[in-house]
Amino acid sequence: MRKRLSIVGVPMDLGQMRRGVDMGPSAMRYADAVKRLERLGYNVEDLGDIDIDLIDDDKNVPPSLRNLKAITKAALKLADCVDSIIKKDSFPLVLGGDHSIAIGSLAGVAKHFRNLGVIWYDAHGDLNTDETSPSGNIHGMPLAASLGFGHSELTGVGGFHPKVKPENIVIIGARELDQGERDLIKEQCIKVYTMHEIDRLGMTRVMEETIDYLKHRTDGVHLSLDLDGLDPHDAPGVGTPVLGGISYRESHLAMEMLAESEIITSAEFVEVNPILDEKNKTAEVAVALMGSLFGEKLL
Ligand code: HAR
Ligand code: MN
Ligand code: MN
Ligand code: MN
Repeated sequence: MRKRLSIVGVPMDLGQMRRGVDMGPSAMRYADAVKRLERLGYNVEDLGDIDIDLIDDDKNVPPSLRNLKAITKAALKLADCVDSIIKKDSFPLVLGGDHSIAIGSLAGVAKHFRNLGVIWYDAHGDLNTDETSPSGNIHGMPLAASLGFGHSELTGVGGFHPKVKPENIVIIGARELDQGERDLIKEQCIKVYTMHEIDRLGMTRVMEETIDYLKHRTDGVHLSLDLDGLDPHDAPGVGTPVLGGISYRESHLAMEMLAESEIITSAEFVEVNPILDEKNKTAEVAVALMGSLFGEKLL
């Protein structure tokens, strides 16, 4: 029997200030995501996109939580969608959209696992709350919200929290953390491989340790891959690029090792912004990494 895979797009750009990231799902489809995964033997269905509201005009929402209403609404819809994908025994593959959508992905996934693991592949921690965020951009908050920190509308998506325990998270690629995020990482003892560790240990060891760590303590692992985790030379089409990132080759290696480990039970690829991109390069990189994650091999 062929494995089933369900793609859902989330054309969300309200979690940050740069328009265009809502076209990420189209760009990854244009880069032939479906065909690439079908070639690997998967039975792929594309469910299309989740509906997203317009920019909040609710004057009661503070600037520390920009577009809270629309983002929460989308998260609820996405959570339902992901939930129904898992119920029909298919693998949820979510295409973003800015990283605020992870609140919905994780809400949908989390009720199916007693000990969900999360790999957060990102230049950023996304561990801000409305109290620590320097920007008020909710795409800098989804991991905190999934841990139960932050505004109750974000932490309460799905009707329960936390979606993930701090000891079940591994952050890979971090190189820009705000003070509040550093404090939370220390307080909650979250495992982080910053660029320092990746340089020092090499990606092979980082992934071996990550897989070993999560394998023994979790019953499923969600991969949340922010394209800005990669170096901007390899993935230029992102809203918040940070120099000195993970290379294209290292990222392939990471995905190949995850494929071999068979620990990944859901995934999302986010922050692809075609307006800032060079000829759809970043979407193509995202789709190539999907290939490796789902078992593509040269020989
Ligand atoms: N930490 C900063 C903030 O909270 C920047 C966050 C940028 N986030 C993303 N997602 N692109 O990782 O605003
Ligand atoms: Mn992110
Ligand atoms: Mn990021
Ligand atoms: Mn961004």
